[in-house]
Amino acid sequence: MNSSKVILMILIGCISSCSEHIAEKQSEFSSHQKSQDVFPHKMPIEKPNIELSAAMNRMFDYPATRVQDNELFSQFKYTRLKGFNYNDGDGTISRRDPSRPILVDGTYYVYYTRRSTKVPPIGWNKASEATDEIPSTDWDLAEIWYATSIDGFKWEEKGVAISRPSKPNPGWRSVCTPDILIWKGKYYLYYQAFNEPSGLRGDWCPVSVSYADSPDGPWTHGGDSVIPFGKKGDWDQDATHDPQPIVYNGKIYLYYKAAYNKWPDIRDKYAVAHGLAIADNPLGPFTKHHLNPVLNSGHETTYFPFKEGVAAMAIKDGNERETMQYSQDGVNFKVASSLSLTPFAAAPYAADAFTNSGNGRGVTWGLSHFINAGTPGKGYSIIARFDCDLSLDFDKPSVFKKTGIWHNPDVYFQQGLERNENPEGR
Ligand code: AAL
Repeated sequence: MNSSKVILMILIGCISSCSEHIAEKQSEFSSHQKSQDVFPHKMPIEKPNIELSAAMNRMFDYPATRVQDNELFSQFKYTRLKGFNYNDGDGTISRRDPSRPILVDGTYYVYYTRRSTKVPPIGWNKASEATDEIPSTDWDLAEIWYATSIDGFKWEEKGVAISRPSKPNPGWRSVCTPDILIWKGKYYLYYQAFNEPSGLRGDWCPVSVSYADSPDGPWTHGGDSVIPFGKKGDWDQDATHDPQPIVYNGKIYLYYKAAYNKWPDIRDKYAVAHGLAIADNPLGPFTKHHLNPVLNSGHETTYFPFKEGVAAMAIKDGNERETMQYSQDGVNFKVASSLSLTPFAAAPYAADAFTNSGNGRGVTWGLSHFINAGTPGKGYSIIARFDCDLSLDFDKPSVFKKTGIWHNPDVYFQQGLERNENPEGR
């Protein structure tokens, strides 16, 4: 072999080993690419830069990808309250729709609907038979009472806060479903004021307000219809329920609920939504937000300042029922977690509900109600306490962040098919 042949052979050898090397590198690169295209085993902190399904995409929109790490996820633990008498459950005394508790000089105060009537309610569908002594619904012929507590478990009922004014003043038929605001050292109670038995034309009532220098009162009437009904045809044309104020952005943000698509003839098609009305003065005027409604689900209103925004709990009704929601601006809410055993009419103690801190810390307990405490024909409601971890400053994951709740099978079997509900006639 001459020398030029030798050089040629060496060159060929070099080229082929080079191309092998390149091929090797290429295959390494493509398998690397491939592994990057697959969602990783270790939970990524940030959304990976790969194509994601809709479900995995939105997983990164939650406060945390793992629900156990989500500050807006909690289980709820319930405790019966001490100190309230219900006449042995005969349906003549009812307590429901508590306000959020407030803490004043080491004492918690709560305001709530209290009905004390000779007979239990006869039902909204018999509202035309209601009299001055016979209530239609559980919140008909009611007054707003209050109670105090040192520990939030044992309560002492103090008496009436807002009684029914004389006819025909707004609320003469019933005053109920209060919530409280503390603003510049004064106390303001917002509540539903009925001029007719609930059920007659729907659950038709506007919101009134009263104020006091002390949480014990006396309360001075401060105005009626403070959140104006929408005009005929608007979603909130005939209801502004569950008023709940917080102080946010230096203003009073008052959230309320309206059941719509409902009365008078299509009750079974009802829907609920929440609106926001904003004011600089607790007695109004309140201006409704142009994006109302701001929440599409939830039978009552539960709002509290959280981080720089506002958290909301949606309970019972709507596509997004049983969820926590969060908005950075108090207006545009997104689902933050799904809940179970959600407290009805949840009214959490929020230490910073009125402090305008811009850095809401969340909540760990509150009051709620159960509307089915009685037996058929003896309907009444009770107020209860719930504990939770929807707080940035409290962590008890072994109690509140577990994802399973194991009910006794009887809880499920109580929801058994009725004969006439069984589609197969089995
Ligand atoms: C509650 C609240 C309002 C309704 C009725 C009493 O749960 O939504 O207060 O009017 O039911």
